[in-house]
Amino acid sequence: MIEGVLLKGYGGFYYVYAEDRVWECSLRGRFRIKDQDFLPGDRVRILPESNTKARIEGAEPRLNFLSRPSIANVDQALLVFAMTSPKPDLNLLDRLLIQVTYSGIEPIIVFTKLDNYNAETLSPDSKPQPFVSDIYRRIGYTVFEVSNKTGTGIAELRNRLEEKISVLAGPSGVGKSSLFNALSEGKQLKTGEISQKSQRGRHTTRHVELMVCAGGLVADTPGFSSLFLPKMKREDLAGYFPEFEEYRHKCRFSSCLHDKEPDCSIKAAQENGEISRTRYEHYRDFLQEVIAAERRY
Ligand SMILES: Nc1nc2c(ncn2[C@@H]2O[C@H](COP(=O)(O)OP(=O)(O)OP(=O)(O)O)[C@@H](O)[C@H]2O)c(=O)[nH]1
Ligand SMILES: [Mg+2]
Ligand SMILES: [Zn+2]
Repeated sequence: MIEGVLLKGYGGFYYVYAEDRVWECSLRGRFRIKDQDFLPGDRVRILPESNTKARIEGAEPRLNFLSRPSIANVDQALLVFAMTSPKPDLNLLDRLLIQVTYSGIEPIIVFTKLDNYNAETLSPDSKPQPFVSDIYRRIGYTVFEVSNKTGTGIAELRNRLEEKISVLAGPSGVGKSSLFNALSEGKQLKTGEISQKSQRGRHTTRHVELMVCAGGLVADTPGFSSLFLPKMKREDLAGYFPEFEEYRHKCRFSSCLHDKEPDCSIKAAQENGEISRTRYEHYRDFLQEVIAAERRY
């Protein structure tokens, strides 16, 4: 019996990465009867039946689970946004930061199209503008700025993938698939069924699967533009804004939701520039959403 990680389920088979190979696996009968759901990322035990075929005999309990995209045991999520075109949707980024933190997954922010951005800011008629990366770095998040076109920043990011299960998430057109290709340097393990090419012929990515990439496993995923916040109590939301931490216990009211209350130290920190205005605005938007969702439970 050998241990592996499920890459994807497709056409009644499961593709499992184990001992540096991809195995086409069928399910042991008792799993079929139980109608057990397997997800990419599930750690499974397989029994080889030939050089390329095996049978799934068992699965380990999941450590965590991301619902969008549906992947188990994710170590880190690469939240991918373009620096320009499309303009980064920071509301979506802030939602994603909450969602992955909630799921116990480490976020890594990746801004792509650095080449485009430099070209724009270096043109004589446009003033250089500080990019938002520093706002997120100051909060404590890991941020990369890369170009999939020139390769800037790719090697540093590649070092973060080894031995890990990573997921690329973000809006459509930001360069997730391009990033995946840049990170994997065109070196990809193939079995009969796993053809990276066929999936990459069109620009839009459809199904979710893990692929062997840079010494780890990475899932490229379809882009999306909206995301609901996870279910939580209104007083828990501020905990997902790490930069609020040093202020939140200094408000006049201990029950302060940092919205319209007087003597709110977070509002004060935002007014004097210690907390980013957009981050605070998103907090207030999200608070309304969490309150509205609470009423529906
Ligand atoms: N200049 C420049 N263009 C890029 C870069 N990365 C991606 N692109 C271009 O951006 C477009 C979209 O890239 P994709 O990789 O298909 O984007 P995606 O995020 O996978 O999009 P979906 O699969 O629809 O979610 C393509 O035309 C790419 O060539 C980059 O770093 N610099
Ligand atoms: Mg894509
Ligand atoms: Zn407050």
